[in-house]
Amino acid sequence: MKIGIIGLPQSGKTTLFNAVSGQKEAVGDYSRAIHKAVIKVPDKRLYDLAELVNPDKITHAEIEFLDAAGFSGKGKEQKGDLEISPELRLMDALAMVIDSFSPTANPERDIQLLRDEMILADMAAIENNVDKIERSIKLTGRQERAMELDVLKRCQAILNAERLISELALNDEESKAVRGYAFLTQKPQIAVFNISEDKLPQSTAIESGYSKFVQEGVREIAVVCGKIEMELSQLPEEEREDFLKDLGIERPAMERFIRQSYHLLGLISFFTIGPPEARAWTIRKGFTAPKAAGAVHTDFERGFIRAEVASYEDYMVHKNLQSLKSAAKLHIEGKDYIVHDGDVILFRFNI
Ligand SMILES: Nc1nc2c(ncn2[C@@H]2O[C@H](COP(=O)(O)OP(=O)(O)O)[C@@H](O)[C@H]2O)c(=O)[nH]1
Ligand SMILES: [Mg+2]
Repeated sequence: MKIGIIGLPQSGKTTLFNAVSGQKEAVGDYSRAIHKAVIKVPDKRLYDLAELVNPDKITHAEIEFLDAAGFSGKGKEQKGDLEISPELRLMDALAMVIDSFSPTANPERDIQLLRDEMILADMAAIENNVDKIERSIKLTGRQERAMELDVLKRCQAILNAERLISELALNDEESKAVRGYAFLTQKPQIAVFNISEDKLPQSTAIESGYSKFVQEGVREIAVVCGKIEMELSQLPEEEREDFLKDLGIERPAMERFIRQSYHLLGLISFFTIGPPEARAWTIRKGFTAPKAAGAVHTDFERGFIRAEVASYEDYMVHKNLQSLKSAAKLHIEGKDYIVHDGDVILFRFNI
């Protein structure tokens, strides 16, 4: 699962990347180098559960972030000037960093600009192919690609109306027909407004002001101060709390941003806990118990018998299997069970 950090030059992409990853890449240098990092998804529930079993090891869910540098600088004045790096097309979701800190900041303009550029890039990807497929169908009379053509035309129409492909309700089959195009405007987005240090105390108010940029199922928003978050990420663990206290902040915005990104990808976590390891596992929303078991080990999926499931909340109340059982809070589930975010699961399997 990959999230591409994109945005105009000097909007704070590398700063945000450093903040989420704890890495120390150079900022402010107009560099277009691509940086990658695998990030642990912070989850308080995992620590709470670990406290009950005292495991040797705690393992977090993970996602990958890329400082993708996909947009060239010229775009600010001229449309269609964008260099789309091929890396960007491989992303599962995009985090668009928007300059809201500099004296010349104009978040509304920049978000529109990024949007226009992505629309133009997708239009270009479609154009040649519509003609090509149409001709081939006419020539051969073969209809295999008729669905692809139909979906492409619908994508083209929505882009012409200056809307995003993710606003089209495509079913699974239709999505599959155009998956190869890896459309930018089909990827879920998170707009990250990068505010200045002195605005931090107002970040909640600023976030409500930007709520007009939220689009259900298409775009989420986050308000962060990249610079402060980056400084925080480079402090030793034990100094972070004082740093936050001095600023009057309770929790780093990065934690929330990472969790938002995780949800944006349609991902949820379930937990397995025992003395050797307490672990958060990543699955897609809607996975059945055997598929979730497959995330742990392929043999678990093949030999799946049943899952013994308790919610995180019930675990916190009852503390152990015995009490969960007596309170009828340990549920025996079969192969059709849909796993929920926060389920604590013990798989029974036969191999
Ligand atoms: N004041 C302030 N400056 C920032 C913030 N985020 C980034 N910058 C500055 O903006 C410049 C560009 O940052 P950088 O992360 O390199 O941007 P990129 O080109 O998008 O990767 C650097 O000089 C940063 O120090 C912020 O939250 N507050
Ligand atoms: Mg950079």
